[in-house]
Amino acid sequence: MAEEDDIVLSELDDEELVQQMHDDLYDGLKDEVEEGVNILLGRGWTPYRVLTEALVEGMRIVGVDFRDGILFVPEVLMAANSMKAGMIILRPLLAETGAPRMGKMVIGTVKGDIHDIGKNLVSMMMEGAGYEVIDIGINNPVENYLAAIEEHKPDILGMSALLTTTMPYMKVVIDTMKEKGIRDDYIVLVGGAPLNEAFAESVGADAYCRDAAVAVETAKKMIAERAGSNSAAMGIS
Ligand code: B1M
Repeated sequence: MAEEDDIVLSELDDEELVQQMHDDLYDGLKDEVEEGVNILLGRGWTPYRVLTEALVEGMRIVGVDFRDGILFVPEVLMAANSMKAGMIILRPLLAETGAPRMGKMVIGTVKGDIHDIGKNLVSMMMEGAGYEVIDIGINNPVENYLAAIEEHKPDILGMSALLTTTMPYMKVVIDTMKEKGIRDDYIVLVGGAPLNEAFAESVGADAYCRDAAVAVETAKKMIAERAGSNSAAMGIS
């Protein structure tokens, strides 16, 4: 701890500072992450570069260790909060400077279910990876999902459920989308502790995401595949 106190972030060169920010993010040190973001911006870094090289890369490391059972929920939430604090500084600047958008996702927890910690983590990780996220919250009936996708026209619809009693509701949403002829307009990703791949397939989702890191990877892969098949359909090589 004494060693941590001795580090003066502003005295580090860019490479050392980014490395230190990864460590601070990992340790959930919100004030230090905010300070690092402000220092890099002050040195002329673009908001997008700060986001990708300092925050997203730091959160990627957190995501890997979470997946591998080295970090646990409380630590990940602290890291996520630190990242969120950094993102609060960057978000308006990113909007101004027009960082490339990776895609858009509407996400919500299904009807009857109020668990939102996992969903919030997914939202933050997706935002950190450059996606625009519209979070419609908890306890969503099918009408909420339909209204949100109609309004926001996302690439991805994400649904979360933590209860064995609420997870079947995902099928209600997907079946309603099928009835309306809009199912194939969206990539549908589902997640939550009681789900698995077989369940996702059985309800007609495109993929099950075991965790937030997998959600980001799956989103990237599926949006790229979709862009590829759209180009092929239009005869663009
Ligand atoms: Co509840 N609860 N809970 N609970 N709760 C569980 C889920 C449970 C397994 C606990 C247990 O009994 N062992 C159990 C469910 C049993 C079952 O269904 N078979 C349970 C129960 C029974 C209940 C109540 C019914 C209890 C009661 O009132 N009698 C009640 C239900 C309320 C309701 O929803 N209607 C209830 C209430 C609550 C609290 C309110 C107290 C609280 C929620 C607070 C909140 O979310 N704001 C709570 C909590 C905290 C839990 C546990 C302990 C932790 C859940 C969590 O946040 N995990 C949970 C036990 C457990 O899971 N170990 C439990 C951490 C989070 C980071 O992981 O949500 O899995 P997770 O998200 C991951 C992945 O799943 C994935 O990525 C995330 C990040 O890596 N993911 C997605 C999740 N959503 C995704 C969406 C995507 C992609 C990936 O879309 C693209």
